[in-house]
Amino acid sequence: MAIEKLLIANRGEIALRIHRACHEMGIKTVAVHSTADADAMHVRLADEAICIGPPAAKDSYLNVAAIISAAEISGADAIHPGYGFLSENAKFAEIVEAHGIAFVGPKPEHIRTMGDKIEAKRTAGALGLPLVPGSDGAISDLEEAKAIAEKAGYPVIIKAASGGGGRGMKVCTSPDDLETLMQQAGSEAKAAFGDATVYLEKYLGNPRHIEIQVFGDGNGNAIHLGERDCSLQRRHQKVLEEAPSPILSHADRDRIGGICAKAMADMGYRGAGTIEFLWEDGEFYFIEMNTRLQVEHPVTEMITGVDLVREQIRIAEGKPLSVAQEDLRFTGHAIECRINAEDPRTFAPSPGTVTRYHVPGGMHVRVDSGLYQGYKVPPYYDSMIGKLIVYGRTREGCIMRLKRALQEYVIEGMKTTIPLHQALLEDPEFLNGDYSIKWLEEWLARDGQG
Ligand code: MV4
Repeated sequence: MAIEKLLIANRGEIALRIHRACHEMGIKTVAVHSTADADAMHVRLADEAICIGPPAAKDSYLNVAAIISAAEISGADAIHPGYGFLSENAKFAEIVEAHGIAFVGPKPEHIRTMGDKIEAKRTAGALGLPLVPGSDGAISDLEEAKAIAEKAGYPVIIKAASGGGGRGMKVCTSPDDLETLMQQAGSEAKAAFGDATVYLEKYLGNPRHIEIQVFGDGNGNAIHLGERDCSLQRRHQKVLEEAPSPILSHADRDRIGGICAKAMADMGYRGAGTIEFLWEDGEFYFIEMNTRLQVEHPVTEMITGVDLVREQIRIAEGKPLSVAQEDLRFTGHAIECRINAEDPRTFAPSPGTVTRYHVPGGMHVRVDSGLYQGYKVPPYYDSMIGKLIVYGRTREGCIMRLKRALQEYVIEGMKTTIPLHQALLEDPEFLNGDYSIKWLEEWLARDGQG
């Protein structure tokens, strides 16, 4: 099936990213937008634009009936959900397909499986991925939990089955606290996700967050596109991502990547996916799988030369993967800085109108952003206003170029996190690639950059 017209069910830089891939493939685009986004760049560039509701996401970008209606009215034969919003909503994917529209994403059953963290872990284990030691499924019985914790070794972590983004997690250092913390985790999970189910894992004290990009054609063929190191996070929000990880050898990459690709082939996975691991002392431990395109996908594009959105669309058309594993090479180094409209010290949101604007350019410099001079950043959504992605033949060269690009970047009319990135790139530990998931928050507390 050839897609001729694709509806982009998202906003901001990712909507623009998808639009660009479509136009390079000769596919017409339909933008859907809230009233707050009528002036957005992707709305201007799209072949058609349909307003689907008021600013609040639940009335617009999460409004399934409005989005399906827009697809029907415009005659779109595919929907790309981007990231966030409806991208990992299995029910939405089912509804799209029930209307005879191609969903640019995984099979609904795989979205559903991976959305339940217990099911995800069970599936990953059965497919041969290395797991964090812990409970085999949900835990409810205290004595059983104590036995599992004893076997895994303290400290342990209690997680919500429907969780994500780190919400509802409790670290437990002693059997005396287990009962209380299990109850707390359960009631917080119930309040946040409507599901009190929790499970237990050994707590890793100082890991890195390393994720593997995978692609499947839905017919038993799959590849991996190496890893991204996403350890630099603040309050479960990624700040800077890089590929390859500073700590991984070629042999380690081939090994874990091979395991992931085989697992995706065996499950008949379709489309783009990201398998998230914690990495500690040379070992990988599966934690979750994301069944969508990720914000940080460009660093993988930079080191592989593969257009991941194009690949997603090709697979949704029923075409085979455009690249074989043995033809993939991981070359050079790429870093992405997420630019947020936030105070770089307090992280308070700082939406406003872009009064002066200049984006960096030059060799190996990419800016994915819907900003333009005069654009008014609406206050209703995520504060990320752009991504600066830079490539170099070496990590050192990449960092030098990134510093140069950040220096050129001008965004006036709001506070941005550009100065935060500039400070980060001067830190000797960052320069050595010597960081874990705890490092950034400790660094912010320590020098708070002045
Ligand atoms: C963990 C962990 C330590 N041990 N699991 C946080 C979000 C969720 N996706 C998984 N998370 C963690 N799971 C075990 N067994 C530490 C974290 C964690 C974390 C993980 C990745 C990136 C940043 C993080 C920040 C705090 C905690």
